[in-house]
Amino acid sequence: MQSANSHIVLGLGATGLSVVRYLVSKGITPLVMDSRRHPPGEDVLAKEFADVELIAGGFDCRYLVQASQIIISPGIAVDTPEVQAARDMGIEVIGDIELFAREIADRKPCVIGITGSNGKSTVTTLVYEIMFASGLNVVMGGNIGIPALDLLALNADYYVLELSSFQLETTYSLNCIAATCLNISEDHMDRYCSIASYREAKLKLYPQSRFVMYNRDDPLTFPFEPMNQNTFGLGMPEEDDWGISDGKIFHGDSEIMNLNDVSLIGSHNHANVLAAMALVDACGVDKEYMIQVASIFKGLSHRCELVAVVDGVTYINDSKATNVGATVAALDGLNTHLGEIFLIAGGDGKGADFSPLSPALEHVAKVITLGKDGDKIARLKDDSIQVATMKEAVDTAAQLAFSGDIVLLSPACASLDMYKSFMARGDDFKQCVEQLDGQ
Ligand code: UMA
Ligand code: ADP
Repeated sequence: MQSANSHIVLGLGATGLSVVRYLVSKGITPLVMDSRRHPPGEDVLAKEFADVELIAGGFDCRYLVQASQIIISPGIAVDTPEVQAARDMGIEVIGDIELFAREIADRKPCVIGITGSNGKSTVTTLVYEIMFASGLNVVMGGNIGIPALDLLALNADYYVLELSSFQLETTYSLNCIAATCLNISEDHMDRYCSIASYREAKLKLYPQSRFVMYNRDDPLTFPFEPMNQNTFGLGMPEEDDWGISDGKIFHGDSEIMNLNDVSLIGSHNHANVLAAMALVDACGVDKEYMIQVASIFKGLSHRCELVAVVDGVTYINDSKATNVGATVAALDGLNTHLGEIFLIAGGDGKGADFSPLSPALEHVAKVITLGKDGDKIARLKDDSIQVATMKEAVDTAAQLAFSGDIVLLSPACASLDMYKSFMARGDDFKQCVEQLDGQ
């Protein structure tokens, strides 16, 4: 048996590697474990950190119970029996975001934290873009892009962090300037026993922020109890809060911008712009930069992204819709459109209840499903068509749709049953649409 390491890193994906990098920079040599036989970071670890040992293919309790601290990756559940055994012995289990928080604890608050079931990446990017446009030295990362600990090397003044419920489960002392939970709808039900425990993980962010923004239209985002912090509701304008009314964005009484001038489309995206404005306002950013960015930011790829118009039919890639709430938002957003909507959905449902999709499907002409849980979605709508591949799905939709109609890929499911990522799924959709163009 090897000698005991004081720090154990659980998981060797993007997070695990960032934690190893951080600990080694502090002169600590951790032991790494991953339940996968060949974790993705294996080669980089061997090349860049030859002294750091990896135990792959399982978690070895003998070492876990001797550690002083375990840093767990978001993809591993905290109640994994081996981890639970160590916790029961009083060993501290934290995540990478908590390590990050402790590293910046002596600085004045410099983090803007964004969580929620949907819209996190869009709002994180908007906040970053607005702060950057205003001349601040800002970086973004976390659940999107660069892991939080790797951001430290960039020596920024401000950090905009997208935070998942998994990350928040093991975060206790982030000390944000401003934070929001945008919305809460069912997601990751393969990791949580109920929406209540999922919500509990997300709302852990609030007590760790000076300013808290919740969503007035979504009671699940309301703080559990009255808070000492400055708490603001987003939605209908009230008092000093940020809100939308009569097609305009308001801050209290003052009109900020007409929604017609906002580049992003759909009411869910208007809510995202509002949240971003409220967050940067709490950081003292001038309104001029909010308006400037909101009028040009067209959105991220794979989120209601216009792919092409072929024979008058519009093809939209919303592959990032990995839960029911996101697909409902996309369908509601497109509901004002005059033509028919053909929806391509399905994949890995992560244990979700798909029934909240039913009302939104009433406005869909045909549902075409694929993937592991496609049949569960197909059952919600008469005459749905089940197919095996994206190509079949796109070809089928193209045969049924007429000029003026929309073909929307918005799966309401994760992609991992068929693809490496939601990006790969969206790219496949785009390629199938391109092939139509050439036919
Ligand atoms: N895994 C094992 N055994 C292990 C460790 C991981 O089977 O010992 C599996 C997990 O179940 C998971 C996968 O490996 O399916 C990846 O887990 P990880 O913790 O190693 O993931 P990282 O590569 O570190 O990526 C994580 C986030 N992934 C997850 O939370 C699942 C990334 O978010 C994030 O960008 C990255 O850290 C940097 O912060 C991705 C994501 O899908 C985009 N997040 C979920 C979401 O947005 O819905 C929460
Ligand atoms: P996240 O990072 O939380 O997954 P994204 O900004 O990447 O959020 O968007 C993911 C999906 O959710 C997309 O399909 C998008 O159309 C949808 N979406 C974006 N913002 C919202 C919102 N405020 N409410 C509901 N759905 C949204």
